[in-house]
Amino acid sequence: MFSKILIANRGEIALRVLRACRELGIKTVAVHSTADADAMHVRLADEAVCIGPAASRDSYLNVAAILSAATITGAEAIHPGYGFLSENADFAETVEAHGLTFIGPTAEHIRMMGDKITAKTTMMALGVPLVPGSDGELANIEEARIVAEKVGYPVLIKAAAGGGGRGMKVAQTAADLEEAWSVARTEARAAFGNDAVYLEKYMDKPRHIELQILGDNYGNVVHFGERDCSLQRRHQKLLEEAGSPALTPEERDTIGRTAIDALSKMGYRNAGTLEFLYQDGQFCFIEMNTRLQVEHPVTEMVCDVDLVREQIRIAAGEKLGYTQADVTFEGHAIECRINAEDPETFAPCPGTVAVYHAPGGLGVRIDSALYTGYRVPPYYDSMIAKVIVHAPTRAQAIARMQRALDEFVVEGIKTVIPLHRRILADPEFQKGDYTIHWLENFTARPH
Ligand code: MV4
Repeated sequence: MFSKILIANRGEIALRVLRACRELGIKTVAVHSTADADAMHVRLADEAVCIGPAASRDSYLNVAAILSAATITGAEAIHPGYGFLSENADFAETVEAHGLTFIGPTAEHIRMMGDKITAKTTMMALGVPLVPGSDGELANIEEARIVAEKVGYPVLIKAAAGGGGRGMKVAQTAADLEEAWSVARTEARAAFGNDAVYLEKYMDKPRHIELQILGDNYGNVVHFGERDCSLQRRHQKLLEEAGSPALTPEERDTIGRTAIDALSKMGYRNAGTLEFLYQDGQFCFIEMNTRLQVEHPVTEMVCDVDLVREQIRIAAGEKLGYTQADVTFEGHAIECRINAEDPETFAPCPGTVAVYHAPGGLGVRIDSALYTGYRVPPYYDSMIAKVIVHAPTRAQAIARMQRALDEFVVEGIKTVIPLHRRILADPEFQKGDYTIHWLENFTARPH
């Protein structure tokens, strides 16, 4: 096991990793920008190193500064958290080349899944169901036409280097295809320096369901069930649940077996998430995330697992030590992301937290680096807290979340708590009757 880990991140996820390290008896090194000198992760770590100015590219993305901090403090491993360098294959490679351990998958697997075409062809070969579409990259517009006619309109042109909603264009009919093709390619070239595109049938009312997996270095892979992440706005998730209100235990079991089979054949190690669009009882793989995700706590609550502890144990060369039969699912969990934003316009609202009081009680978990007097800096993501609840049933989890949000006091800055209250009180949400489009319609409704 490692004796010291550097955490290459900030905010709540830096605390989340720090907490797992503490429980494993591992010393922690925080890194921070000048804007984060007063941040909670800096206060709680055993050591802290300033790695640069406020702008992320000069600090949290500054590979040379992070590696120097690891070297001078004698850290043996680096946990990247999510965002920043977490899915940067070159970073993972550089960390390992310096004799340190990257807590995550291999650089090859990160690179493979970063290219959405390679990700899809890999998964298809391993028996994972996909959205109907092109067999890899489209060579030209003529091929796009042929595939589109075969799968039927509407279709989507997607960038190989895209993901998370960037570089996607819909063609409703054959008349739109050429325009979608050239706009997608131009945008992809400008944004990613790679204009490779592929085509998929457009699914009109899917849910976004993702499957959490862990693999060790010895070919053991288990899954921890699904999360329903359909409640999002402009590709920013707002509320996540485990399990999905739409899935039966049998469906979870079937997609879980398929995923385990594929990832063990790949030799995938550490944490990963398979993203699916789910519609009319069908799972269609779209992308794989090779990092710990923001919403991992809902899985932790229903499976009673510490995913970060597992990531660290796996990176240290330990075996999983359990099989799929040992993974159980208890009750229901919901996460509300609390962003420092105007709940009507979603404009970011950085500023000083005048009063902070976190909720508590049975089945309530708060992952946050906030405190009274903390100044939310304007340079980074606006998420300031995650409220996670766990209860025996979904209805009880909703009631518990409503109660927790009633207790939550964050004064001095605007937050999206009022929006969460409205969602939780909505009859359609309460029935679990929603798709990826639900939240955008909901926020546009008069209230
Ligand atoms: C799709 C789709 C419909 N059909 N692919 C957007 C993010 C990227 N990860 C994939 N995305 C989508 N791909 C097909 N064939 C609709 C979306 C999509 C979406 C997916 C997941 C969560 C939210 C979304 C919001 C808009 C569009």
